[in-house]
Amino acid sequence: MTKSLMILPAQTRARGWVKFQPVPVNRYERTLPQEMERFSAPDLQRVHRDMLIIRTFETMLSNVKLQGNYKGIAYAHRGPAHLSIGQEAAAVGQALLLGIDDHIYGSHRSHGEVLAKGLSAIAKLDDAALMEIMKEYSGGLCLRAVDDGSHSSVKDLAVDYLLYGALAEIFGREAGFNRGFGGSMHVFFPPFGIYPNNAIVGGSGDIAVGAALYKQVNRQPGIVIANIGDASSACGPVWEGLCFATMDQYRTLWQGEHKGGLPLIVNFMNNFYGMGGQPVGETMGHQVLARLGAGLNPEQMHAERVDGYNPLAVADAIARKKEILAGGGGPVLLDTVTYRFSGHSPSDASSYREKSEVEMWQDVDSIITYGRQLIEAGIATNESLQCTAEDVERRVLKTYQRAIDLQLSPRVDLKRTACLLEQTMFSNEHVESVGVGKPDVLMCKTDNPRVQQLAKRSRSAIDERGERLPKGKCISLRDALFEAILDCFYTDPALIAYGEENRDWGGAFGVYRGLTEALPYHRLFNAPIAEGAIAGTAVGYALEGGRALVELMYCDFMGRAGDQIFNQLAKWQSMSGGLLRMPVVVRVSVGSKYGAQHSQDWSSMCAHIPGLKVVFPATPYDAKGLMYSALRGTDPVIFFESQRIYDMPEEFAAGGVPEGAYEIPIGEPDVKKAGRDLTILSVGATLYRVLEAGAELESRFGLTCEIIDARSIVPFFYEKVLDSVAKTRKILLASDACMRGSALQTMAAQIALLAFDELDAPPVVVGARDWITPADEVEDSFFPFPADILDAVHEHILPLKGYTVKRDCSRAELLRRSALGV
Ligand SMILES: Cc1ncc(C[n+]2csc(CCOP(=O)(O)OP(=O)(O)O)c2C)c(N)n1
Ligand SMILES: [Mg+2]
Repeated sequence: MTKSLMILPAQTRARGWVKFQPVPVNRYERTLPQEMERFSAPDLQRVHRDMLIIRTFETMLSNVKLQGNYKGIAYAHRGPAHLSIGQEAAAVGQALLLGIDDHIYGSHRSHGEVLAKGLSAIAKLDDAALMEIMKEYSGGLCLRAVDDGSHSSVKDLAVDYLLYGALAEIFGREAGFNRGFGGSMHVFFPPFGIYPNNAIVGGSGDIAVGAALYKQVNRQPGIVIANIGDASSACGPVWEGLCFATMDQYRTLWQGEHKGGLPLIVNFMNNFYGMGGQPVGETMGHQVLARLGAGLNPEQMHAERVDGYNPLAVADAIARKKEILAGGGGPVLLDTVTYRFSGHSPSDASSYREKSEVEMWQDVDSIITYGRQLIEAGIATNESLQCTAEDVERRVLKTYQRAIDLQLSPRVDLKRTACLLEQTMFSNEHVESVGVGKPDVLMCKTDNPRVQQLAKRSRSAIDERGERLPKGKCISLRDALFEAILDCFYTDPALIAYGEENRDWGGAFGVYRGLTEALPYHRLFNAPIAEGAIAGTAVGYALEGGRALVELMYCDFMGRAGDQIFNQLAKWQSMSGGLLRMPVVVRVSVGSKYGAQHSQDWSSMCAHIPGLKVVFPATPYDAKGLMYSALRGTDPVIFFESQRIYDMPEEFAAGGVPEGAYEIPIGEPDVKKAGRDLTILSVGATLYRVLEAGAELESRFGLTCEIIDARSIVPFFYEKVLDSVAKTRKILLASDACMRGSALQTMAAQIALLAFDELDAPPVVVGARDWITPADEVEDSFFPFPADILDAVHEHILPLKGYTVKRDCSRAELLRRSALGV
């Protein structure tokens, strides 16, 4: 309980100073001969070779982009290529001491980091392990393109495999590491500890935190590194990620083996430029990026600046920081100084920097400087370095020839029915537990006070005599959600839940009451007010193999997490070529009564983004069954709830809400009331107003409505709706989402297309007005209420005898509103 953390006035109000430690800047001073005590000669030679491989690989890409050929062999690559020519030492130095359990996440400029980490993994893995990885990955697709019998050893083959897998990915080929669905800015390869790279700059700033969280919660070996550009230090996800990563609770409240800071290095690859803007002196005020750590926690995140033009200085820093992380002292912030000779992208004319500045950095080019040091230390000769360079050139040329050959490296056929990309949009697996071992819980489920309390309630709104019970005596929608969630926590050890006020408070709307007693801190905790990081860390947690249930208190706050939900959560399964799964459930509560910024229904916005499953249950039975399906699936689900109906009891399912587990397939609508004359399809809490409208249509006009609750928006099974329309020949669709661009408009268009011959009137959508949500006192002018439904039926579907519309919804009025955009 946070009750143990008292805020004492005497202490808090006492006079004093906040003290900062000096931040180390380029403190490394070992010489190469000194480093020969800890590194073997082959290791030190490999550092040089690996830098050269990256340089040559990217020079090839640069030539392709700028000249349309490499060594006279033409190829047109229209996609991106953000090169890191000049930055090789920072990548190779970082990777030198990392194992395959150490995972790196990066950015758009990550070719160098990918190759460096891959080459380091190849050096560390034995032949059998390497062969297994290459044979297993993508069913051996990539290996078959490379293994032509010409290689002298498994490691020799593995280096070509790495270069080819990366290049084929950059060129969008099926044998690429991510089936060509990731591309240059996203190429990654988990078996070597290379995790997703993000084209949304700073995107890894919270995803990597979630990855480290996974390691901490599930006691997994290794560390996580977030490689982020210097200019991205201003990005919201980076700041939110840093706040999330440095929460005190890991040390103050988490217990036992879970206690301690996250095993995370937030590393800024500081090349002193954004695209053209300069953080130092122009777009930021920190002057020295390492200063950022000082504001975040008393350890100042052990931040320091490292000379990224010396690979061994970087390796030294990583070794020292890994020790801190191993002792639970993380997270750590590194400011790795580097410089790119290449432009931001090949079209960049470097108009923002002096040629002489680039030349000064070229004068201290790490590949040349380090090569010279190897020669001086007697580990290499001019000839041996020349020989390495020629070998690397040969390799890169061969890789290029393989990757551009359409016979050997075809592109995926996306025109085929059920094509590969379609298959990767959702993983559609059913896995009750993604974790291993026994779940950490604090008590037996039956001892839980809320479970005991709920045992005394009726499972249905209706008693044995058919009479309606008071709400307080029944299991409500919020209770039904709690039951499913609690149960899943006892099944899946890797399931965690967090969000704002999720612990102690019981979640803002009481769904989690009773969870605090059941779960230790590392499975249920309060997050900072950082909706972006709440969603983004869940992405990282899932990418590593976990399952997260996160909550955004109000739907409107999803705006803050827009990137993480729309660009990250939705996209990584398919951007990985189906390699990764994303078992994340985002609970989103749609408000009411609280005005424009707390009451909007954004389910349509989520439905618009491919890659998200979207559900919106309206009854306790459906909420529980859909929550089970969401938490046992492996896809991202945006789970909409409505604050209007958390206390609703079950009035539709015979027998009420079952005590045990059951699943409702995501996508399947449910007929809540049978009828003959008009079908009404509703989404979410609108159901209850639709039922009222249905009752009025029946009592006043003798029309019986078939009322179908969509329950899900994506995916959606149309069959029941089409069957109903075939019977009633008319359909109205209703939801609380604003009318323009509502998912119901898509459904209406689809129904018109599929059932045109059976319809007597066009499908009509009734949603909220295209306004901000007004105050509670006048919300019946905004959300669809029964009168709006009757108006729409009368005006557009079937004239109701003797009925007068309450509000004009004529053709002229619709055209007027549309012309005004309201
Ligand atoms: C959210 C977002 N905003 C803007 C961009 C466009 N963009 C791509 S790279 C870049 C500069 C990033 O600079 P930095 O983080 O220092 O990384 P570097 O390119 O120097 O490696 C920008 C603005 C983007 N990809 N994502
Ligand atoms: Mg930069």
